[in-house]
Amino acid sequence: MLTQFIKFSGPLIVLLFLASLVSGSIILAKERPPNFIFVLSDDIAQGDIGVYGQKLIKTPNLDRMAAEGTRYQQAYCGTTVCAPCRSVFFTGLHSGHCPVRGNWEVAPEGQLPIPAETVTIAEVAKSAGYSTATFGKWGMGFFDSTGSPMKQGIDHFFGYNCQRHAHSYFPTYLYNDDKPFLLPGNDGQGVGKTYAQELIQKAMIKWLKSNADKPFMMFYAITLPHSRHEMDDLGIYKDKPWTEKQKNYAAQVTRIDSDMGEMLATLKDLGIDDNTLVIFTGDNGSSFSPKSEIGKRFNQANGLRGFKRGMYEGALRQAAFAWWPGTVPAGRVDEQPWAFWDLMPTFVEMSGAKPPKGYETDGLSLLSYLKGGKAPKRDYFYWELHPQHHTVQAARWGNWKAVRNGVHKPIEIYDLETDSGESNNLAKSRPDLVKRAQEIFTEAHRPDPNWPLVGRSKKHVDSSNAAWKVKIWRDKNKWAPEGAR
Ligand SMILES: [Ca+2]
Repeated sequence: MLTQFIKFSGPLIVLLFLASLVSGSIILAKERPPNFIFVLSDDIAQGDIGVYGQKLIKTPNLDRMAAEGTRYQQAYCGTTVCAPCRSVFFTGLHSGHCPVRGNWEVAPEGQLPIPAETVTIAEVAKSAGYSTATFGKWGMGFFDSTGSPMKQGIDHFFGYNCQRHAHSYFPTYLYNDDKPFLLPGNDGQGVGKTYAQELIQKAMIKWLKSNADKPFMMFYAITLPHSRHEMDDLGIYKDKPWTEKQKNYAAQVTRIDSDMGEMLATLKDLGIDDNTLVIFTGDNGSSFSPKSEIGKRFNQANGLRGFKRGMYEGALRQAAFAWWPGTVPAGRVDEQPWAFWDLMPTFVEMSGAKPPKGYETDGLSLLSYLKGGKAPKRDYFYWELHPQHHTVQAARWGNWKAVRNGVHKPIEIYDLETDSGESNNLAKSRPDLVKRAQEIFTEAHRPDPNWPLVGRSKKHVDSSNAAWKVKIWRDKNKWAPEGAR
């Protein structure tokens, strides 16, 4: 009887066992916290991308990403140059509070490091059991400093540590973690044989594939279309009646597009697209004036005023898409504002992390907003930036926007609802709004000896001067680190 039971029910038991395995793995997949990929394109402008109105440059993959996800019209960067913008994302602190508030060059290589005690989004990810990686351009501290990616929660790094080094697309070397390696056929002075983005993209895809079976957080800081606009293949723009710079620029944007297409296709192939939030955005809007060779040809400004290093909307507002099939609504175009420092608390909520001691953020979680809800209510957004001579500041509360181009300059007031091009300064007729802006500027700016509101600290000036000297010498001598192979 028993043998007969086993004989007949054996296949059933096997089936039940298999079914429990399948349902078990479904439960595991559901319990697994979602992956997070943050893609930051260096200097891309809203107006560069098809869905934002670009007619000449082709971006079919980004346009599809927007159609499969949500596009944001008023997504704000951390502040309007590379290092502090990355730091705002990485720390979840706005630029009046973040330890890095401007580009601060350090010799021989790297930028002002994030302090050891700062809790980064990568450390939060580690606390929740995630794998972490950064590809592309770091800019938050060299490997021998507290700001090294390897000391700030990143398991794997591949690319340029230093922003000055990243000016070349055909550099003599790059880093794999903190180990330098040589790029064949390059002298760092112009177009060579080995395109850095080719290697960086390959390393990124490889890491994705080998980390697909566990939760991961990736920061992909694509260096294109920033700086020298070096390309070895102009593709569909080769015969356009444009200047070389315009063709190179268009080819760079299209290269970002095809690399993003490969990333999203890889996530689909790996079957993890429905458990991965991908945000694509830019770090500081266009680096070109609307009247320049690039700005004019491609109509980058898109009706907004200003560009990189400024505090007007053309610098602060970024192209931005969120993509998470089945979770982030497809085809949504949203006008509500949010900012990079919101991504830290968003990630804390979606990962279920218990952040390490010392964690703080100026942001608000966007999770329900990303899923189709309303953006969180807040008092204001605040930005500052420390260029050479005077700190520039901006604030937004409701649809009011304040800009001050230096502490001794008058505060300007704009109504973004009726004047997104910031052409009609209302300061004279609205002293109440000027007063409110003044209050926000005072409250949001936390004094820091590294970042005075007037001028630059001596430490900053000396450090930057020394760093540029080394950079010029290294370029001239086609330098690569000893021991790189
Ligand atoms: Ca940039």
